Amino acid sequence: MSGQNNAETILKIRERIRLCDYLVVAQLFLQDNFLLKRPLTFDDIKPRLLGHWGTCHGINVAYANLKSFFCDDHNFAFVLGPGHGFPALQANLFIDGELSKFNYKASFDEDGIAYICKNFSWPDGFPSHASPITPTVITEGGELGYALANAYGLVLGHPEKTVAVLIGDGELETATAIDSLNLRSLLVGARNGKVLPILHLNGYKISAPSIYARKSERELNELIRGFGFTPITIRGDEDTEAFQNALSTGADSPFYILKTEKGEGGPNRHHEAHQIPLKNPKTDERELRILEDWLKSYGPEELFDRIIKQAEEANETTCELLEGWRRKQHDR
Ligand SMILES: Cc1ncc(C[n+]2csc(CCOP(=O)(O)OP(=O)(O)O)c2C)c(N)n1
Ligand SMILES: [Mg+2]
Repeated sequence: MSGQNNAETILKIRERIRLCDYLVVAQLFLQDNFLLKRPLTFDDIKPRLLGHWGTCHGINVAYANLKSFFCDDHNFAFVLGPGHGFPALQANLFIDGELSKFNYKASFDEDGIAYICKNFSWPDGFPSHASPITPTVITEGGELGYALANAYGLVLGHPEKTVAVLIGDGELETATAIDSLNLRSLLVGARNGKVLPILHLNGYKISAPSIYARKSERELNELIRGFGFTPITIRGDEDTEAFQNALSTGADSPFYILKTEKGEGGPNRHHEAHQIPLKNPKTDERELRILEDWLKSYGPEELFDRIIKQAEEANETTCELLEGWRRKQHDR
């Protein structure tokens, strides 16, 4: 494991989150002017807005932190429960160069950004949910509940493996997910690998409050302890340092509780943020300007100038999450 917890690492993680959040919003809304090089106009907005925003920031926070911490560990894998947050997964795969290995049009440059944004949730383009046409995805993301069981399955008989799994707080209300917590008792031991559950406690399932968010911190912690885990709470990306520290914990069977606000970073939060939080930016000038401000809040000029140029100059992608593991499987 390689979790270097220094200031530069923390900055890079936060920058990556900002970049991916921007790319999520651009995929959801834009059919042109992807880098915001001129003021947004109605023509830049897709005619039909489809997809999910609310869960994406949390996915980006988890992905960036795990990626940074486990970047040299070829036996590490990530399982994403809330597959409806596909634009976040796509953004991460895109910036790591995973997509371009399978589709040369998804290159990590301006053309590639235009390509993934325009084709998100678009006829003959990319889907709105994670699906097996996406590299690294093996099951359809649209039915909640199986992520934790899949993660335990992945480590079964593989003590060298570590699998982190992001579970939505609504998802944990499914019988499959909550009962899968019992797999710890069955599978903990030297012959199997480690599962690191991360509960994404963003307070809502679609637009209704989640049961686990309604419990007090103490009640939730006791519940998690009852399944044999050690609960560790992390509060959003302001706490990147805490997230990195938490990943290096020596605690027995850690269970991370990642607290974010649903839709964090967007124009509205909580119950209004699950899918598309602005309904009419194609026809309503006020909504268009809100969208523009939202996109600008991630600092796209500075992000793209620097990060894309750096990547082009170095001709490299950031460390590769699943690549090593895949290679190893292949070599067997
Ligand atoms: C088994 C199942 N039941 C219902 C749904 C419909 N559904 C899609 S997203 C969602 C809310 C999920 O809430 P949560 O897990 O908290 O995800 P997040 O808040 O991160 O979007 C629901 C109920 C589904 N996809 N699968
Ligand atoms: Mg939720």
